[in-house]
Amino acid sequence: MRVEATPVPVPLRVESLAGSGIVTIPAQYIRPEEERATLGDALDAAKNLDAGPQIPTVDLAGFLSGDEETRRRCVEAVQEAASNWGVMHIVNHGIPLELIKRMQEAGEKFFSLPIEEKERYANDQSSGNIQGYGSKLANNASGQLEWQDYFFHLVYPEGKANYSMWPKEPANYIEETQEFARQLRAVTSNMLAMLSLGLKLDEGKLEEEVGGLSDLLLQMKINYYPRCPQPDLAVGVEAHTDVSALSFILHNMVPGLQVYYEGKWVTARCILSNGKYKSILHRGLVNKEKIRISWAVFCEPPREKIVLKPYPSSSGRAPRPSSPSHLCPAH
Ligand SMILES: O=C(O)CCC(=O)C(=O)O
Ligand SMILES: [Fe+2]
Repeated sequence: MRVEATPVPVPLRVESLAGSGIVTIPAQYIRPEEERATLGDALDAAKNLDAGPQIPTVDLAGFLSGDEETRRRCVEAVQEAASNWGVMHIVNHGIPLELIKRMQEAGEKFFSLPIEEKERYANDQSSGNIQGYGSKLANNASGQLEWQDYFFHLVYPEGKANYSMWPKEPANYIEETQEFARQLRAVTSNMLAMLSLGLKLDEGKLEEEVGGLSDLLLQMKINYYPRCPQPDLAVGVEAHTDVSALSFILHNMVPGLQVYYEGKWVTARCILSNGKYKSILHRGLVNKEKIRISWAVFCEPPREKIVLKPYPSSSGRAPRPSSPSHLCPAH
């Protein structure tokens, strides 16, 4: 009798794989050799933060102040960071830290639920719907996977959000995330205003171009990176540029994010926002010890809108053609 070999199912969730006690990771997660040469444990990478160039920090308090000169200097700082780096840490953005904390705790609580509970929110990527709980599907020839599960949802405008698929547990998830989105939308307007002024455009120009309050979509992706037994072989998120007009990233203070600057990977420290002027190549490392969670919010003009043309700029280094652009696994 011929016995058919039963294909071994690849565990769908990285969390279950990580929790299974494996000491070596499956082949699909192992990056090509030339990429591996630049990988490592994120916690080690974060030990050398003081060496080399660092992502600029911009204090937005200046823009929110009434003083013309202070505002002008703030616009200049944003313009400089956005053109030179395409990424910056922002401080004094106006969102209360208590709210950020509550929103993050709610997301952490959701991810601490048993996988079976989270599966109730599983997305259906095959039907093209990536809203919900998911993990990357091997959709390219190499079959490469990332060490990450995620929860993806549109959070603003509220009229376009589908709250019925947002986590019901913890009970305050919707309320905190909704309020955070509202406040982040205000920060988005301020960033767009500064970026406009930095380009010598009218303050409201970029806001209008990306769809304004009614049409610009804020999509939140909570990235959950479990501990990885071989962080020098895998990535949490592969090198890519976001296709959004602007992205904001927060994380649970576990390092992992790196940006590609002047030929080197620079490890990020804290909160940052990715400017429109230049779309920086970035990736996420994983580590052996700590679960990392990040909240990426992509500000995306509606598809039917004409997307901004690239602004002619001498500093606009094009991303490497080999790096995928994505918002999420399906993009
Ligand atoms: O986890 C991070 O810090 C980065 C995530 C990211 O780049 C993305 O989701 O597009
Ligand atoms: Fe990204």
